[in-house]
Amino acid sequence: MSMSNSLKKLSSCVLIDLDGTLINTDGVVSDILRKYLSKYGKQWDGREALKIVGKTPLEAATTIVEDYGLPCGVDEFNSEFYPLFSAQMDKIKSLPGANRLIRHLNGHGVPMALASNSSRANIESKISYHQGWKECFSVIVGSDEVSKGKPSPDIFLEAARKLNKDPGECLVIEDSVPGVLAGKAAGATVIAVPSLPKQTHLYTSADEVINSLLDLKPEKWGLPPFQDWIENTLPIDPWRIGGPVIKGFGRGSKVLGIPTANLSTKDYAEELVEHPSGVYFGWAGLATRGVFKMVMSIGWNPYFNNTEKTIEPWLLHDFTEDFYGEELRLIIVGYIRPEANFPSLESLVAKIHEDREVAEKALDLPSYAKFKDDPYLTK
Ligand code: ADP
Ligand code: RBF
Ligand code: MG
Repeated sequence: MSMSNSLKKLSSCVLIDLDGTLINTDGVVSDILRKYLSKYGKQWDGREALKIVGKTPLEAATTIVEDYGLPCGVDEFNSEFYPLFSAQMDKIKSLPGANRLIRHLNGHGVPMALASNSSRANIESKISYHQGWKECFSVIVGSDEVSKGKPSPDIFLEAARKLNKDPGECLVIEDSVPGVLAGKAAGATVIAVPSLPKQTHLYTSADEVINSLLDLKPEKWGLPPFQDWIENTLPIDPWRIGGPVIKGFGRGSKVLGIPTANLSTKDYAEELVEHPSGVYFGWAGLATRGVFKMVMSIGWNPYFNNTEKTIEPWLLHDFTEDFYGEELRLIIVGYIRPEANFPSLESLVAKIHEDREVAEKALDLPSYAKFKDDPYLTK
């Protein structure tokens, strides 16, 4: 972040973490722990995730047994937890942008290593559910293959050694604080992609902190640029969501002059957790009014520092009245930028108007325009 361009090292290979960076292991782990802990009369507190992210299996287990005061040893916990976890491994989804990143780097012949605090055997099982991944990594290093896991640099040093690269030539991509520390200690360039929201401040030692893999710009680090952006937008797998329009924070039109038709977040809470925050666009359908272009934010609105992740769609049309309670259908087809904070309300508003222009123009491109006729929008 603070590194000036003249100091910036160029990378020739990528060392990438698995859990929380390429796959959403956290979701499955939380599900299992929720059920498991309830047997002991304890309630899984999502906040615990912060404490175990990036830890070795042994450290994570120790933390849970201690924090919840479980009447069992760490070994016993592990012998109960791992069979449950293995049975659910096939349900661990790749994170948005992970497939795209792996295919891009592999397609350009960039050497890649998987470097994880998980055990070698577990890494292999987890990636076996993701087609074509294994072949893309010429090296895999687990914490059981070195003397110390992250935050010690050993895993990354070993991965670099096996790739025949100097650690200084490696770009590390990591979601966890221990992982970032390990990468820096190894002498690599480190990009942090925090897997838990609102934690950016903990990642000060990273060379850059990005919001999701969608924001990675490989060319900044000497690697081939992505070529799939079209007119300042990135096509995504279309996401369809809908429901009755509800009352929001009551400030869209009042404070910003930009009304946003809010949807209840309960109906698709799980999907919303998985969806990276940011500014997106697509098409919006209202059964009795028609289909309209739409630009929206997903997230915590950093300028207002909300505690809840919300969806804020601005329909690009002048309506003469409110439409609270009406069924709103959205197809989100592309990504524009991460959410940001702004020094003033005027600059936030100006940026949102810029987003609107980007969206309006992009939605005329055939690849985005075709979704206008999707039957989902009007039922
Ligand atoms: P709230 O905080 O309740 O969402 P807003 O000030 O954001 O209030 O206004 C949103 C409401 O304004 C929507 O629910 C909808 O009924 C109405 N509205 C009018 N024009 C638009 C538009 N172009 N896009 C979105 N909502 C609009
Ligand atoms: N809020 C932010 O704090 N930061 C942003 O970068 C941001 N971008 C937005 C982009 C679009 C296209 C829209 C419609 C809204 C955005 N907002 C952003 C959210 C805005 O603050 C929100 O609509 C109001 O807070 C209304 O509740
Ligand atoms: Mg609103």
